[in-house]
Amino acid sequence: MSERPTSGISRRGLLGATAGGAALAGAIGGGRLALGTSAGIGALALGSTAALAAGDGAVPPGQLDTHYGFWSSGQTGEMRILGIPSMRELMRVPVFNRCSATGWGQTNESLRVHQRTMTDKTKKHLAANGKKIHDNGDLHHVHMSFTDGKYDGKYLFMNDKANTRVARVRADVMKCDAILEIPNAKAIHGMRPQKAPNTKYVFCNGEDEAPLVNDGTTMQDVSTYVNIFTAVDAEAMLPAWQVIVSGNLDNCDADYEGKWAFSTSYNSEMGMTLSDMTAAEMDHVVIFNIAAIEAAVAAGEGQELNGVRILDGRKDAKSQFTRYVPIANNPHGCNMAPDKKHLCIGGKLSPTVTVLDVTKFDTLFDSDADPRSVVVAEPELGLGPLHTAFDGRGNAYTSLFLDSQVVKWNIEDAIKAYAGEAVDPIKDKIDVHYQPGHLKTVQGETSEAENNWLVCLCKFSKDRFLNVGPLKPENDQLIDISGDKMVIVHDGPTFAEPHDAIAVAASKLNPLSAWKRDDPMWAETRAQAVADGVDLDDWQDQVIRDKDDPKKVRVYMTSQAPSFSLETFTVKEGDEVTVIVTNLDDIDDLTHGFTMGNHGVAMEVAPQATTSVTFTAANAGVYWYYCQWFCHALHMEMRGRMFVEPAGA
Ligand code: CUK
Ligand code: CUA
Ligand code: CA
Repeated sequence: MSERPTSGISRRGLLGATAGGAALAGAIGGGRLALGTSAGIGALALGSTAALAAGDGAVPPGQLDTHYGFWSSGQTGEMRILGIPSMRELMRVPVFNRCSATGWGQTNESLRVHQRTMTDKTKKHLAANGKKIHDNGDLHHVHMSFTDGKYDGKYLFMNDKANTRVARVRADVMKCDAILEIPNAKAIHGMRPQKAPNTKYVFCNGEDEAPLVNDGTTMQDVSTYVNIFTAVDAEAMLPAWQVIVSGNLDNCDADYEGKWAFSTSYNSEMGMTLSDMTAAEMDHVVIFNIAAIEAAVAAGEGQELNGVRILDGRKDAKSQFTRYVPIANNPHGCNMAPDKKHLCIGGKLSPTVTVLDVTKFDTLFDSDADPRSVVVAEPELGLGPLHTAFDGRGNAYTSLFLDSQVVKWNIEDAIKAYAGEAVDPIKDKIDVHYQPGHLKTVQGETSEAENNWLVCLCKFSKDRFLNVGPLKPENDQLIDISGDKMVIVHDGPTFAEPHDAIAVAASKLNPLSAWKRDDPMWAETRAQAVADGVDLDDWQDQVIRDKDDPKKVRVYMTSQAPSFSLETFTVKEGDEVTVIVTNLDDIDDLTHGFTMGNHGVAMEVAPQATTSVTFTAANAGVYWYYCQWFCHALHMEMRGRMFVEPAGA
């Protein structure tokens, strides 16, 4: 196992999947897992047929990908853009994280995005710790806004499980323009935009249980704990309404008519320990009745807490807001098929995927129908089914975490089998490497599902890449699904730790190459400039000491390759200095930067952008600032001096 591979298919490669699989299985969770990876040879053998398939995913130098892939990054807290099918990483978009390259989390513009909806509790806590923002996040899910069941190229929405937030990225500039800290709920995990008629709401699952009024008075009394489902107004990026549910909430999705949202719950037990959370034989899927909820919110029902109207949709409340469909213990994935009819729930601890017919959901609200009457199939697929993706031919692809496989199955055949016909819904199985979570087809979460690629996001890569130490990359595998058999054509290592991804036809997006000078991102900074007497047409240099607060200095300058308009400026020790840089260059890709030496300050200044950063001038002396984004043959010379005079001088 320690030999280095010397040729394409090495002894290590052949042994890898089997021996490594068994070792890993043992390491991560006991006997049941050991059943998982028995094969491995199969995948390697299939690899050689890749050239015969529709494509090997290779995109030659200079050629563009056909699709954008938007990737979550888990605990890194950023969004990533990859090309599909090349799997080339094109960009990282900082969202919840602090980014050294762009200054995200440090520039005033990004701090405003972070702080716009911070709760008072969070503000107080951060201030007490000398912090302005939470600069970490756990970003599991990225989804694009919809119009009429199709991606509309406008926004990308994403969750932060760590700090109970959702964020929005504008697809025209690929920058985050809004972060919302959701009050009352805890740990936003599953998150989906409404698909139809358009994305009015972003649905957000609260995964963790806590007292509704979480002020420490009832924290030992678990009976006061609740879980909350939140609908966020997608344009305003503010909470629209919330519903208290029975059990917790894991993943969610929405239908193609705009009538329903649905969420899986693995802790219907409301357990506080692992054994409690897995005690019941059945958990459930919650169905949210959007029209009934909207009517009750409009009528002022329920209660208002922290600025949001909250309705009680728990089982005991017997409302028209929710229905609960029993699903085998600890379900996970929640995926609406592009046929607009079938909702697939991953069994996780059960080897099944449960298929619900959403067109039957009305009967659950209109009558006393058995909640399980909406189940139309429950194929047994393998061990650890987590998430399901779809092509445009009626096939579903489910990740089997414990088996380290993807199983391709046919929805209609599964329905026939459930009705008693002798059909096998399983069409193909393929080994993946290893332990897959989410998997994605191209536009498979829309009514425009394609039949070309599947990306499988594997949680473990162990022996697939050069060993880089105890912390290994993830492995996002590209699978050709154009034929009857799935074929792995590419291994894609990724850093911590994407959960989910979507793929969008390149034709749906047309990002800008330069900022608009009056973009809302710079609105407040420009307003300050106007107040300081700066002419926004030519941005002449200014060093202005605030009239009301003489400790505050604002320094206005421009950048044009290869120089800053200001070669020097002078402040005093301890001054609160704000540097505002407008990039006059409008050439494609001509980004400058501003780094202030020995002050921990750096920011990106893209073409036509106006960005600002505030810092405290250090001890007296000379400090060089420089451009840290390579922009010109004389990029190294693009620098200037800040003179810091002694205080009281
Ligand atoms: S969850 Cu990560 S594998 Cu957060 Cu979408 Cu299922
Ligand atoms: Cu400007 Cu480098
Ligand atoms: Ca459970």
